[in-house]
Amino acid sequence: MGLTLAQKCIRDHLVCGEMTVGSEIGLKIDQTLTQDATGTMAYLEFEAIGVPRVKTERSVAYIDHNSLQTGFENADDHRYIQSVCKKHGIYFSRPGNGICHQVHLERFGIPGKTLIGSDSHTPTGGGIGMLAFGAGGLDVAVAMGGGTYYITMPKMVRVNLTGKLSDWVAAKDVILEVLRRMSVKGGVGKIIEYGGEGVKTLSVPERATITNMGAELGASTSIFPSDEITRAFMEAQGRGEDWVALQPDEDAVYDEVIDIDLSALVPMAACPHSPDAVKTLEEIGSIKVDQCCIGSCTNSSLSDMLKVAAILKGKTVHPDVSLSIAPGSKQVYNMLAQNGALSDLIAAGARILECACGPCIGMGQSPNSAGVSLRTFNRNFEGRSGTKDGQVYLVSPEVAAASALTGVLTDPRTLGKAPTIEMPTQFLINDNMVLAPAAEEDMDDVEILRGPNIKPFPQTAPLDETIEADVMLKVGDNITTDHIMPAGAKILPLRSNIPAISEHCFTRCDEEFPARCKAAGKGIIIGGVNYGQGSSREHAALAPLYLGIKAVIVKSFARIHVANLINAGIVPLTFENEADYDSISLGDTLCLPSLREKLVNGDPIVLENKTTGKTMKLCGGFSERQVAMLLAGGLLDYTREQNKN
Ligand code: MIC
Ligand code: SF4
Repeated sequence: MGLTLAQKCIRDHLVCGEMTVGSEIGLKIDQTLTQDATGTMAYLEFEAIGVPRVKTERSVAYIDHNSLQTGFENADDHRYIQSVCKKHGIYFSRPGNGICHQVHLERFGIPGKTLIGSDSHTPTGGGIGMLAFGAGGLDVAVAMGGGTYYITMPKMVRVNLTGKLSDWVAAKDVILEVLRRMSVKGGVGKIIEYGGEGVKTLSVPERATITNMGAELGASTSIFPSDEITRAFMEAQGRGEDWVALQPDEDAVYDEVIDIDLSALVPMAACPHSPDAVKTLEEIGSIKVDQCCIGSCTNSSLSDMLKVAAILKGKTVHPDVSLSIAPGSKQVYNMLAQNGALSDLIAAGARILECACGPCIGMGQSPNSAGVSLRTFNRNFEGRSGTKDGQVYLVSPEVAAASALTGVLTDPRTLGKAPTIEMPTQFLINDNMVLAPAAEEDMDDVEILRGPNIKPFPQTAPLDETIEADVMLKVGDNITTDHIMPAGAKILPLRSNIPAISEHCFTRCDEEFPARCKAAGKGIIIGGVNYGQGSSREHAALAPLYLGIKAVIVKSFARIHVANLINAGIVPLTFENEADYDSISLGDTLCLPSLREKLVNGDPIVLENKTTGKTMKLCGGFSERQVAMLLAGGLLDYTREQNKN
């Protein structure tokens, strides 16, 4: 039986486990990336593991999220990361060099290699045929130290592309269509592999837009074949020697096949407040628009920017619209400047932002009250923009640019002839904002620079024999990590200070949550389906850990978050019978008797609700390794134990 492309990459990196769907497999990781909002913690963890120099082929630290530097905190974090990189063998992409996923694709990604990144959109690398996963900071720290990365062997989904996108229809519309069909939880436990004749019609940046936003499906990752188009992209980046051809076997077997005729797609938008609330522009109608934001790791490539520049050229942004544009990398920015397109953007009235995440993570550009914001980004969760009642629609750059001119949601097909943008045969290559680490013999001379905001990893402890605690919070379905541990300009600077950031944990759902946990000393959280969807931020596990949360019991979990909970030593459990969720209330006292012994023996886990007297069955589904981590008090303690043996 033939293998899919993803299965081939897995086979080539398999360290342990069987490639049977649902079983745990361990992978060798070739490359890692971090960004600054998760990076400080990841490097503190790497230091705690105690490996002197990274053992990967390439590890890169990017500074792209916390770039406002409203106080000393961000700058201190950046200085800390820079010094760790220099000492421990990691390349450092300076602030201003661009968004991690865009820069990694341009300068470091290699088809067929494995990549994990402490950011959920790391699968962007699948656009050039990398097997790339978003992961918690601890997983990345372990991989940098040469450790194995564990996942559950996913199912294989083939998205069969035929036809060709019509004028004014974009790669964004392809992934919006996939989201419309599969939903934000439809990809859980799956790898989405794109294939078919239509692949040849898509450029690398278009493919990367699609794999990037595969994160919103909850998928383990997404991947495109590596073909002549990939080769041309790599050559234009001066990295032709890194190119290899990668295709699935002719007789590969997929668990699910989805057919998409590219020619049949039309411009679409994901409506507030979920990336899968997808409608055609026609269905939404011409609503008034207050803001348009173009950029983010989804849509900030040179070709995206050139299309926008062509649409805006010689025109002026509508008086009621604020248009911001953030090119994805210094390479993109510089090329826009060289060919004059930047001038067209500026002349039209666009507000040019630095090459960073910016508004996508609420670092500025929050819309006005109840304002309608069209964003070329990948997430529109409630409040993520920084404005609680902001109405964020996710759209293609073409739709954002067209609407910025008219002041209403505009189908770009009404603009006449679409601009034709050729991919450059040679990108502008200047890696002067990437700092190489010190040579091995000089690393002892490098001093690590820590600021006062950088606090150590929270205290962990081996798992108690029995957990008995009150319900500190009960939430519904599709809780995102933005609910659990909000980001934005006020809170992001606290990413390296768990005690301080914990004060904001879950406050979007319940302002009293942190105080209640502190008063109780320990607690349990109850949730619905797809709990923890969205980002990879391990702070959504570390803050609850700091606040004394011992277990999270839900209907189902999102992949990265459940791994982060286990890494933090918090026990994640699901209801065997989902209806039992209804029988638990805030404040109930719950007991998981002899939990430690049951995990060791693999016995069924029972929950007693001491308040109501009701008993119910829970599921863990843990691998032996996960049990060992939970018993030890999390991945850090587990890794230290392993390193001792
Ligand atoms: C996001 O898009 O939510 C982030 C900010 O990039 C996160 C990482 C983080 O919270 O630092 C992600 O996607 O993993
Ligand atoms: Fe940055 Fe937004 Fe991409 Fe996250 S989704 S990495 S915040 S641009």
